[in-house]
Amino acid sequence: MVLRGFALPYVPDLMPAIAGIETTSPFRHMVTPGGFTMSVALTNCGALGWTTDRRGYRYTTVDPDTGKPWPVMPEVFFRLANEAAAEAGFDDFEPDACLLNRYLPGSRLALHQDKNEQAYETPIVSVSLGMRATFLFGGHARTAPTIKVPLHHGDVVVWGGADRLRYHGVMPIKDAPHALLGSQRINFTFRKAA
Ligand code: MD3
Ligand code: FE
Repeated sequence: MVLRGFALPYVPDLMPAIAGIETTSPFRHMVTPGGFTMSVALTNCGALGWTTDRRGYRYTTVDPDTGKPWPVMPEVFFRLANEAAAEAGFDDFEPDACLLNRYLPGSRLALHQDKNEQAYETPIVSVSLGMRATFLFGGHARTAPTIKVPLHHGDVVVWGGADRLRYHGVMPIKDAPHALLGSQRINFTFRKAA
């Protein structure tokens, strides 16, 4: 379910919260098990954070770059995720992990499934800020056809139930600077990982 503009009222509180997270755990380019450096830069907040390196994908309690726990999930983040999930029919969503993705012009995310979480019954909530993106929503096989969904500043998407394991990705971002965020797109995805 796409909730157009659902995050807009939260933006004034989200921006300083993102700045705080970045101070403790900066965005960084991680390497996939296949040896590719991701064009999207990542960081996390919450009890668990998603990471990748040559050894594989996993959730960790500690930021491997700093040796410290991931920053605490700001209250405004949790509230936004919980209220968006409820709006989509998922009551009592209590995410323990939030992955933040930063896209610069040209950054893309290849088709993939999110399957490193323990709880596939719970939804994933995704918040888009800054430059627009074309999201690719596919099927249950990588080769299935995809539909394109434009995502704008303030849009929130809730994915759950039968769609939780669909392949998805993001087309290379075009440079059309955003009034508030400039030439970047920040997406955060909330999950129940444990
Ligand atoms: C669709 N992020 O972090 S939104 C990711 O815009 C990720 O940065 C994208 O895919 C982004 O893993 C897409 C989030 C999203 C997350 C999980 C999904 C979309 C999904 C699970 C099933 C279908
Ligand atoms: Fe994903």
